[in-house]
Amino acid sequence: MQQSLFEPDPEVRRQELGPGAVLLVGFARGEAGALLAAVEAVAAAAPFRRMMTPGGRAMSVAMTNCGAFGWIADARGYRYEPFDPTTQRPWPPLPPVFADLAARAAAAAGYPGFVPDACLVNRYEPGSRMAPHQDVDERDFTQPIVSVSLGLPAGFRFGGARRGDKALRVGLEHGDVVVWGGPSRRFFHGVLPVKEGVHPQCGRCRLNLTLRRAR
Ligand code: MD6
Ligand code: FE
Repeated sequence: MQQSLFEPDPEVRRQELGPGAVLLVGFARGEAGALLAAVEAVAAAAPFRRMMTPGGRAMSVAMTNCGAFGWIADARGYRYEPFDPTTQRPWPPLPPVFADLAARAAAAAGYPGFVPDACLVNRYEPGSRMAPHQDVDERDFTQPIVSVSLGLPAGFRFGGARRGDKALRVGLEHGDVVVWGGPSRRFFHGVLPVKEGVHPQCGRCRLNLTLRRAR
């Protein structure tokens, strides 16, 4: 049965990762099939690619986007763009299943009324990692980010406001959702190298969707 938007589901285990950041364990597990089908459709229109950092290195994570804006990295820096530089077309629209999940997860974490306009899709093969970084290319830091993990598990490092701050290590598994807002919104974080494995629904990869309000 569908839970009310505003009643926390007692079945979902929560873990506070930092001030304003909460892990909702398995929140998206029941919708994983629909989410994966939507990722496939997005990737058919806007293929996964390894972007180049401004320093000239190819990222180990393959990325694509959907929504009105997409996050890109290139020689000029990091930013949101309405057009996919690979296809020179607008990014594919945000699948309703993404926007709906993001709104429900945000509300469950205490951020009602979240309307994302961008979704970055990260694809990790075993060995891929994400160096510690802050998400600071959005305009309004009062808006949370909703992060959905699918496929192979990964170790996630959740730090603090400064790069050197001690980081909490948490395992993120298929169907886990993290909602970050409040003081944690700009905390440093990164993903440890994904271990070798094959996931029954996703194969030899980890996917991460981050739903954002870019503009
Ligand atoms: C990942 N996630 O889990 C990388 N950023 O693959 C992020 O970098 C991230 O999960 C901002 C907010 C939530 C996130
Ligand atoms: Fe990030």
